[in-house]
Amino acid sequence: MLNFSRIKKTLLSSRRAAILTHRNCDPDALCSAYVLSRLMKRVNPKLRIIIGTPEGLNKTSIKIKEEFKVRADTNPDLRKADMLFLVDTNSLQQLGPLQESVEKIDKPIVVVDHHYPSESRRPFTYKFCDDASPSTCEIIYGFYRDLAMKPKKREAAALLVGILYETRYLRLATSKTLLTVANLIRSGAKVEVFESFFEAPMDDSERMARIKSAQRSKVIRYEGYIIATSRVGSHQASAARALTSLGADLAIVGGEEKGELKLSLRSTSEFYSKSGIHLGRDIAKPLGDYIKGAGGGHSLAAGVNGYGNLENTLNKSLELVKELIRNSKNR
Ligand SMILES: [Mn+2]
Repeated sequence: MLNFSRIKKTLLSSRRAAILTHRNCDPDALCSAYVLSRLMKRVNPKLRIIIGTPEGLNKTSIKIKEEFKVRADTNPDLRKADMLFLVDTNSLQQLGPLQESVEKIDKPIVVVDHHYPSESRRPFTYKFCDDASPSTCEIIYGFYRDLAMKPKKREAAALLVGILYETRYLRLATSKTLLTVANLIRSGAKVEVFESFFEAPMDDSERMARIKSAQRSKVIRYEGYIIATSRVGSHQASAARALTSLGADLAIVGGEEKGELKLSLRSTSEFYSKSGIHLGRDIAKPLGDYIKGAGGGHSLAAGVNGYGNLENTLNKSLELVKELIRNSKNR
């Protein structure tokens, strides 16, 4: 990956910067943006930085925003920014209402992300991307090393929260993640403090969405795999996760919201290691193109947004999955 010191000059010559997260900002995105803003301030104390979180924050992020007193704006004014950062996303479509203005901006755009790369009409100036990293916060931690700096206690704590959330309390952590976590603890972060952050009880609407998605699911067995598709009006990601914990190897849950289609895909790590099917790269991406939107994500978790008929799209995704499974067997 690129060394962060490569953009030091640009940082020093800039007066204003904007850091944008994907819509419905999660803790990995928020903590990355927050710590990146503090790091950049340390490089150039005169730099004025705004954090933009299009369409707001998810539940846990709201708590984090309060805890760390992060200043973030859902609709930031980007006109005066000399440079722009995208964190935890590499897809302009994930910027929601800010997409159009970012596409038009004629300033350097820096991407810091760990999702599978998506094609973009607007080329990025610098990319700090590693889709093998379990979280974006770990990439941000690497920037301190690049600059021969150490995170302060508060910065270490925020990075730790982002990592704990994104790796589901280290269940998805790699060996490298654990070393990073150890270093963050050495810098003063405490794991114990944040336990309550993630214990938020599920609200009724999420529980109902999970139950309904199970009720409405269509389940097929194909070449030894159990594949479930379903539809719910909201909480598609949680519903897909619920279906895999009920026993599906792969779950695809879709919904229609304000004329837009939204699909969430989840698989078990066993499915990935046996079939080699990477949900972000092999399913979400082509499916996003198919419904004239965008798709992307990780090996075990991915999402698609676009337009069209939900039933047809779910059928199309199932066809795609079957074809991929057949091809994986022929390999
Ligand atoms: Mn992330």
